[in-house]
Amino acid sequence: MRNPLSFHPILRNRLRKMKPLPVFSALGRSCLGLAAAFSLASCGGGGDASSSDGDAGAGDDDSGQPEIALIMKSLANEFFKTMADGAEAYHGENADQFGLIVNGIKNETDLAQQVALVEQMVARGVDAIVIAPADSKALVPALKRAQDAGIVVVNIDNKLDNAVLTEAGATIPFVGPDNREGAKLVGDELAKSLEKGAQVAILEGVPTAFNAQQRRAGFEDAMKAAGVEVVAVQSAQWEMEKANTVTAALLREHPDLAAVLASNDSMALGAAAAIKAAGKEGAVQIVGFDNISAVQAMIKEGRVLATADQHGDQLAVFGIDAALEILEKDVAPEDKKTPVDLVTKETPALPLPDR
Ligand code: ALL
Repeated sequence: MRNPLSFHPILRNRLRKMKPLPVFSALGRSCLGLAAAFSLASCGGGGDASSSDGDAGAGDDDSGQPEIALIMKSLANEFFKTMADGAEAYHGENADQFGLIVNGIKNETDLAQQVALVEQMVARGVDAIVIAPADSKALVPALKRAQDAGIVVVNIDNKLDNAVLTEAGATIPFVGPDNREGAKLVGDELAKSLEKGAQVAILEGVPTAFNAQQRRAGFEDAMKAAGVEVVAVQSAQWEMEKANTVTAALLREHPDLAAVLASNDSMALGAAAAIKAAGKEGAVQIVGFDNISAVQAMIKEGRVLATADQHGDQLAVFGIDAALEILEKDVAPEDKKTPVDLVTKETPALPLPDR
């Protein structure tokens, strides 16, 4: 498969010349380790050579390199650990080109903390923020303030709400997959092994996240096309434990349930535990989304039927590249679609081709 994202040749050449300058890489790693409670301000407190001037403006740091802040969601979710690792590896290869600060929040729904992280990055005067927003609406005002301070903002993973962006007068490019398409691939795969009229349930992510809505829609599209009945749609907030509780209740309410479609793999794991506890392993199929390692193993064992790989390790890298391109060439921000692939026992995920 061809990588749908291309780089401007100048940028590509520039990025090829690699010479490590690990200041921000190390900083990023320690921030990630301290995860939730510590945003950059506390992580960076130890002081490093490349600190900003503390203005709200987006100037380069002392090294003359642009400084990019990656702001993710729950670091308890392997998906974001993978994303952070990918971003740091990329930075390690291109450390003479940009500085990287890696941040995340503790809980999937900790919106206030994610807003606070944005504000800290603005106060630090980073050049760009690459963010996977935990909510598609609530983060917009803070990100608009960042833009007003001259910071380049790139939205990855979960798209911000178009109407709220327009209302706020903000244009923020989205770099990420088509989640509806990805979920449809997974749902179609499941449908192959379901009878017409079979009953299934959907576990939704955080309902105010656009990618959660899109995955639900993609699952529904697939079930409708197959004549399968969706008897329940319930949010488990992207979380394993909640998915376990919700699925246990669903199994009691719908004894004929043939499958659970989980909108991410954390919830697929929770559903799998509930199905096992109810003695229904094998009778109730499971699909997910993300291709985290625990689910890869379950797919191999035949305990999960399918998932989608949205190449989490590359997702932030795509966002960083988009930010660098905007900074470098002063181009108008553009949306970029990133790949999402079906993963089954027969078709494990392949790494993306070399950049
Ligand atoms: C979404 C990601 C992943 C993840 C979820 C949980 O934005 O795309 O599917 O599992 O967040 O935070």
